[in-house]
Amino acid sequence: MKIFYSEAHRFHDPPFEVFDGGERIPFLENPERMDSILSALRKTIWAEITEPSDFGLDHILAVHNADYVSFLRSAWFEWQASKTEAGLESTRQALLPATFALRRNPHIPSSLLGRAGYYMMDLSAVIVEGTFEAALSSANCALSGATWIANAANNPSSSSGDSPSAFALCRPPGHHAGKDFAAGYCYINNAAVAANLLSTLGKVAILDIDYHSGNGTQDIFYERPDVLTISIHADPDNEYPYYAGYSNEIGSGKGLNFHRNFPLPKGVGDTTYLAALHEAAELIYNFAPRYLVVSFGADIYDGDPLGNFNVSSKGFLEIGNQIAGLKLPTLVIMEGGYNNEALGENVAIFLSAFAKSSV
Ligand code: OKP
Ligand code: ZN
Repeated sequence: MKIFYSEAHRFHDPPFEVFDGGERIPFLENPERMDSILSALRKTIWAEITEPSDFGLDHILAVHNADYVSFLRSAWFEWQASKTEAGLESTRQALLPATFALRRNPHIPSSLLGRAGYYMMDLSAVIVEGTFEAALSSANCALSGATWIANAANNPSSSSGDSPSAFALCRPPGHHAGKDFAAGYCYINNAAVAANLLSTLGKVAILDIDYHSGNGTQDIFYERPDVLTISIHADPDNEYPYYAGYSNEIGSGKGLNFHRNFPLPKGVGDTTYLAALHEAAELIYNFAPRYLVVSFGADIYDGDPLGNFNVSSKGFLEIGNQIAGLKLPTLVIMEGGYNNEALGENVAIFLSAFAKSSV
């Protein structure tokens, strides 16, 4: 199985995050996550780890607003140059605003901190020097995976059968990033960028099985009927991202009925989770997409420090088998998962369901 991975994620290594209650803790979305996954994948016989190609900005600008992407590109350098605005030297280890826009008024201030509060939804989308470069490399992994499955699916002489699969080992993750906002450790929506590329070749379904609602993906495709978006997640009434992911959000305009949310209560285990997944899989089957993109978060795991579901390691295999059973060309995109001790194994177990059917 093709796995697209770039070492450039290491440039994004924020020194802290501001947790609930204002406590500074070590950044949970850290480079060691990738080390855990890589070491588990290297133990398998099927993982073919490959460098991504560089796709430039065009595919990114097809799903994100240009003003937002410009902000991401220049924010760190503006922050370094803004002695008067920034205040204390100690604040310069990371760019984070202290004021957030309610966006009742579309005005985007020219001040850097004003723009940061406009384009960031919360305190976890910390920007450091290497953030943009890492986010670009992450999107390149997703785009490389998308072109790989498209080529394999459309080339009958390919050895990958009719349901090829690939894994984009993306870091930073992407599913909370919307058209013009960063949120929840996410800057560029890797799954959306890949799905949008694939949508030029046929209908696409995005299935988001991260513990947290895929609010950014929902935002990007909400009015589109050619990309079905489905997210299974912790009920946002009681969990991040709080302001999206409810079951009455089903798309709008031409996209009406092409978005679905499955909010689940705290503590769900394998059985309840698989029942929701079964419903989601039925929706995907009826939509009959040409391609499937899976936003995969291993934070549904029992022992995850951010998640409150109780999915077991064996559950990951059953989830993988159920999705692979759709027999669609599938691109799996890495999203969350923060228990670094178990992360690699859980990712490898989940992917093994696809590795089998793509040989
Ligand atoms: C990113 B992904 C904890 C605060 C939550 C942000 C979480 C982002 C999760 N109560 N901070 O979906 O795994
Ligand atoms: Zn998550």
